[in-house]
Amino acid sequence: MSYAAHRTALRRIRCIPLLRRRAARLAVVAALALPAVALGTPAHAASSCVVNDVAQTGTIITGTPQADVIVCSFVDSATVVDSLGGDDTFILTGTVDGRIRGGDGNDRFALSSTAELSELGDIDGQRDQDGFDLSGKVLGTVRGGQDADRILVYQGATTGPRTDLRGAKGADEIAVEAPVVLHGLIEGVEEDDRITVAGTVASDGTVLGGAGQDDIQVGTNLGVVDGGPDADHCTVAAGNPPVGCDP
Ligand SMILES: [Ca+2]
Ligand SMILES: [Ca+2]
Ligand SMILES: [Ca+2]
Repeated sequence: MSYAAHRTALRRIRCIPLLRRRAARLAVVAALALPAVALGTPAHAASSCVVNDVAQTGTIITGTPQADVIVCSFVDSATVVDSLGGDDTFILTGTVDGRIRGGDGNDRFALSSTAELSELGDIDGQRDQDGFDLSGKVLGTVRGGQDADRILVYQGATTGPRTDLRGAKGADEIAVEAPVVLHGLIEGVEEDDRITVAGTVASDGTVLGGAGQDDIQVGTNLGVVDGGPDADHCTVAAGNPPVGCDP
């Protein structure tokens, strides 16, 4: 082998690991450039609701100014479902990461036992006297809105540290059946609210009556029960005594 040929051969051998490294790097870059679907990651699901028997998808789902029946199996975090005026009925059967709006009218909201209102999810009854029947996972925000509303959490439901059940304006009723353990927050806010937690308020749970003469009843309190301003009537059967209530 001539000297020149020997040098060329040596250079080729030295180049092989470098080429292999380059090829490996290119393969990684190519893989990263592939659409998520090609790598087996599930595609982002779209919101799915049926409004008066007609399917609606997308980020804005609306009812009519009259009474609507809206059934949703999935509401993604970018979606607003607004039933507008009228006495509307919502049936939520799957994950709710987005916002549900009742608008004017006496609306009903049912969160089924298969559903999850996630920490991102938010249901607002808005004006008039709204009713909420909550089973399943109640991990996000439920707001009664203006006027006297009724928020019921049924046995078998679960709550979490970001749960926020708020009556808002009006004399509201908020009731949590036993043996549900309340994590997170219940707030009556203004006016004379009635709040019952038949089971347990957990150590990370808080019940606040807010302004108005509230009536608060709790089974076991491991967290905070606070009547807030005005003359409140509070009963706690076991655990930490209530504060901010009349003796
Ligand atoms: Ca409507
Ligand atoms: Ca309403
Ligand atoms: Ca209210």
